Amino acid sequence: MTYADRMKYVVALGLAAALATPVAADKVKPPRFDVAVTAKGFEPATITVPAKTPVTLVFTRKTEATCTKSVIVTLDDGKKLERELPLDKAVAIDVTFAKAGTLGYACGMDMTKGVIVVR
Ligand SMILES: [Cu+2]
Repeated sequence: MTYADRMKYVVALGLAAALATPVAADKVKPPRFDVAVTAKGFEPATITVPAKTPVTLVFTRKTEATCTKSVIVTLDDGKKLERELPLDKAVAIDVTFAKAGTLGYACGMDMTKGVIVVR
């Protein structure tokens, strides 16, 4: 094989690899579940999400009249994710729940509560 032939081979391989890469795969956005924090608490207070699928939970605090200035989401391995909730700012949490079950989220003081049904 000459050098030029080898280069053509390398280019062809690269092209094949590029064509084989699924273009859309990383452009598909995970399903999004919106939860607002209002004077009444979390709305909706219960969300139902799929198991074993990446999902995006989006919390938006819409009032100052609440103790819920942060949210703590409990994951199925018992870990807790805490995020500050600045007023009127959508805060996205990307998670994948491993198995079906009932989990929860709450304000930083564990007073205002919500439920995540994973199925
Ligand atoms: Cu609270």
